[in-house]
Amino acid sequence: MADEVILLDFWPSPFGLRARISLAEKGVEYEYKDEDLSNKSPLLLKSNPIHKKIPVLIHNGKSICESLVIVQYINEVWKDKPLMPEDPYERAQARFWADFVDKKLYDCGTRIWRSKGEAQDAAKKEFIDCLKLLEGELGDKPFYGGKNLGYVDVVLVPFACWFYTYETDGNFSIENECPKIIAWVKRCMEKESVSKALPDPHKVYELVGFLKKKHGVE
Ligand SMILES: N[C@@H](CCC(=O)N[C@@H](CS)C(=O)NCC(=O)O)C(=O)O
Ligand SMILES: *[C@@H]1O[C@H](CO)[C@@H](O)[C@H](O)[C@H]1NC(C)=O
Repeated sequence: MADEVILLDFWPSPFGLRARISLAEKGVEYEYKDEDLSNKSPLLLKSNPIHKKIPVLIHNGKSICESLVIVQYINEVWKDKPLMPEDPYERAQARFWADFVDKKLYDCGTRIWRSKGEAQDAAKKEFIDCLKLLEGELGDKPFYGGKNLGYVDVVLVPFACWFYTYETDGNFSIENECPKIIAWVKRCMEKESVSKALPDPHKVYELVGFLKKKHGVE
């Protein structure tokens, strides 16, 4: 019997996009369910009772939560096009940088659009510092995974559709600050698994306009 794969997601979510890109890389067919996060479905509440967040991958009735866990699960179940390096040390490094993206980059990016004035300037500076560290880690490789997309690529590239929002709200150019990151994004976008998954950055910006009202920014 064929696998039943369902993804509970929300279209602009960088976390959900990690799952979508991984599934596309592996050529896994699945049912996509977009959640209304202000009115979560009973299925979401049942399958992620702890955090009640998307993404959730439901594989043959079993749910897997947390995007980094989901990407690793997908990589272990569908073995084609491995996303993780073979070497344990390199694997540890990949996990380290994925954790860095979640702990630092996501937080600074969000603070750029949620704040103003000095707080926003500080967030912007921290964000650029994070991207510079990530540029250093990329080095001269085409992808974090080497010749092909790997774990860190899949974890980081979803934020590219948020770059326009950060740049517009923060009044800065990521390309001026971190040209190697932008060149890497362009290489990732040559992969269908990425270009077909990432939503239009202008649509993300529009959504952020609504979110700002909700969070009382402006
Ligand atoms: N650490 C989680 C983060 C997921 C997350 O923040 N999901 C957000 C959407 S981007 C969510 O579902 N928020 C709904 C809520 O917090 O009520 C992951 O990596 O999966
Ligand atoms: C945006 O940045 C430019 C160049 O750094 C600067 O000249 C301009 O005054 C800034 N605009 C705002 C609204 O801060």
